[in-house]
Amino acid sequence: MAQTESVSGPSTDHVEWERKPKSIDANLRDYETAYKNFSWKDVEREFDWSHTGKVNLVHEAVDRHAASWRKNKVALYYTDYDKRDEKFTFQDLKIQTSRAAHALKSLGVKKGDRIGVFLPRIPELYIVILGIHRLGAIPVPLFEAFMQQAVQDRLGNSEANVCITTPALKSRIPLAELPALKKLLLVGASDGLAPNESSYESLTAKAPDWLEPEWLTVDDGLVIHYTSGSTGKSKGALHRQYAMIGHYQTAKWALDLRDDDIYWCTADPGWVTGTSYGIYGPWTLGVSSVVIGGRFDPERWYQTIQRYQVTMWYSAPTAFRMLMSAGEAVPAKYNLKSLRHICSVGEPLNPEALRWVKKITGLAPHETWWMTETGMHIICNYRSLDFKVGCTGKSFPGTYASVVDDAGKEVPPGQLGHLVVKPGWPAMMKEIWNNKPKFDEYFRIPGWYSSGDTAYKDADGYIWYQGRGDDVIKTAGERVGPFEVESALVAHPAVAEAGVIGKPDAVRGQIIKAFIALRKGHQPSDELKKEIADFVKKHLAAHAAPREIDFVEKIPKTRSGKIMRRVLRAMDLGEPVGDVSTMEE
Ligand code: 6R9
Repeated sequence: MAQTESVSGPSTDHVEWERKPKSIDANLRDYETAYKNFSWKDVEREFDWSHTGKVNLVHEAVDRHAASWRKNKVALYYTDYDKRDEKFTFQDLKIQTSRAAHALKSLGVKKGDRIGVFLPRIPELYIVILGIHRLGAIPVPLFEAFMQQAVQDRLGNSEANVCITTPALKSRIPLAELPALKKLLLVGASDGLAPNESSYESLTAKAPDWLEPEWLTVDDGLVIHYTSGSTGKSKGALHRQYAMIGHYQTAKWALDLRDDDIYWCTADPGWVTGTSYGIYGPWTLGVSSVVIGGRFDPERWYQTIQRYQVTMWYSAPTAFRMLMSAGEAVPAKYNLKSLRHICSVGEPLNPEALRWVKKITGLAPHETWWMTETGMHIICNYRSLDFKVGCTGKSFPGTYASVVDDAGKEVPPGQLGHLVVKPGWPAMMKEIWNNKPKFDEYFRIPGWYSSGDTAYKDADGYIWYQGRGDDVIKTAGERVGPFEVESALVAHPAVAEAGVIGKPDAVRGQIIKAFIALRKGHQPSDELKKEIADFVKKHLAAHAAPREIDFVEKIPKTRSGKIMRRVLRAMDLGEPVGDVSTMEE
């Protein structure tokens, strides 16, 4: 990788510090001491399974609270600001997830089965995921904006045998292409069910209030999240039950969650943040969570903080920047004083966005760096630890992240390299579903897990994320693989070849830009650009559709046929294209 060739990162001598009062009342009070003395074995002891040997996430996240003083504590506050406004205690969740599990059991679902969950952000999404855990089966969450191709790839690869969805979304599930998928469980269906369809409401209405969890081992599957790399279709990162101790401890120390918090994680469980920190972390800790349905809307977001008196808010830089562009008059209308801590994830948090959130809330968002594959936070800024504005943070206790060269040797401070993690943290993915070679690629640098990001460490041991070392795109915090978009583009009849890159964008971090060579007989036009973008929206997902398209004669490729995205990026910036000696011709 070119970036590791002794390029120095910028000096951090003059960066702005975010200083912390010595007496700060945080769950993690002294990072350095905790880092030195930390043992995951101590965390294990906080879980019932460490005494009983009986493992199941749903027991630790729901049932044990329902059997404690938290029984009538609200686990989930939900509103869509339209039709539904509800709350569920831990006891309610115990009953509802038992009923959901009975419903799924009646469809034949058993331990180890992969179950598609293709729902909008409604309470049933959370209940069903936990209901699947109760049976020891493995949820495969699908983001509600996915269209047919994206749904087919994920349900097909995981060989899900049941999918829970709604009448509105089910048309995007191509049953004829999915031989393993035998049954659909529909939430909100009125009548006219096909023979392979069942109604969630009718099955749960007659189901008993309790179903004992299927007892598992810590090595059994927890969840599969599909995510994108530079090449190939999206791949399924399978996590194990043991990950829960990582979710729990990071939610306690990085998110600083406590029993009296009202916590709002804005991520959808279709993405890893929405499960690790929308379900597993907060609920193993017994914390009350807020979920809002519907689309992003600045007024509603501030209103949510005021309405529920949110104390801890976990969101993403793009969301902060979108709130910023809505202006200061909007937050001025709401009381945001309940907030006591804010964290950020998914992309680097630029200092302007950090300062703006601080201006309107009095709090600087604290970065958390991690990935679908890491399952939990790895590098964070902690409430009690001074940090430098713009930096990613320090390794979570019990983990070790570093910056290395191609051979795996740690590089001196200030030098750019591969951002890597020492394997062995609790939430590390267990495998890439049905794809051992892909899994092995993460361990190509001996002794390390390779993130694909580039970074440097400074003299104080803080890590500074510098970018991706590969072609993965992060747009509005969502991870998109160029290959998936290119495959969708070339399915359009006018497109001969397509190459896709992430183009820097002030609000979304990156936007998707496509270079397209047209088939003979098709003329470039603005209408055609729109038609092609709509085609991707319709088949893959709106967030994966190119926002910019350039028509070109030819896509630059290597002799072996690989698209040279480096050249596309340079073309986009109007920069010299560099070494093209390996290009065709
Ligand atoms: C949780 C999540 C992972 C990629 C990761 C990196 C980027 C995540 C970041 C960050 C800068 C942060 N990323 N957190 N970049 N600062 N605090 O986002 O998972 O969707 O798999 O993406 O996101 O590039 O490699 P995922």
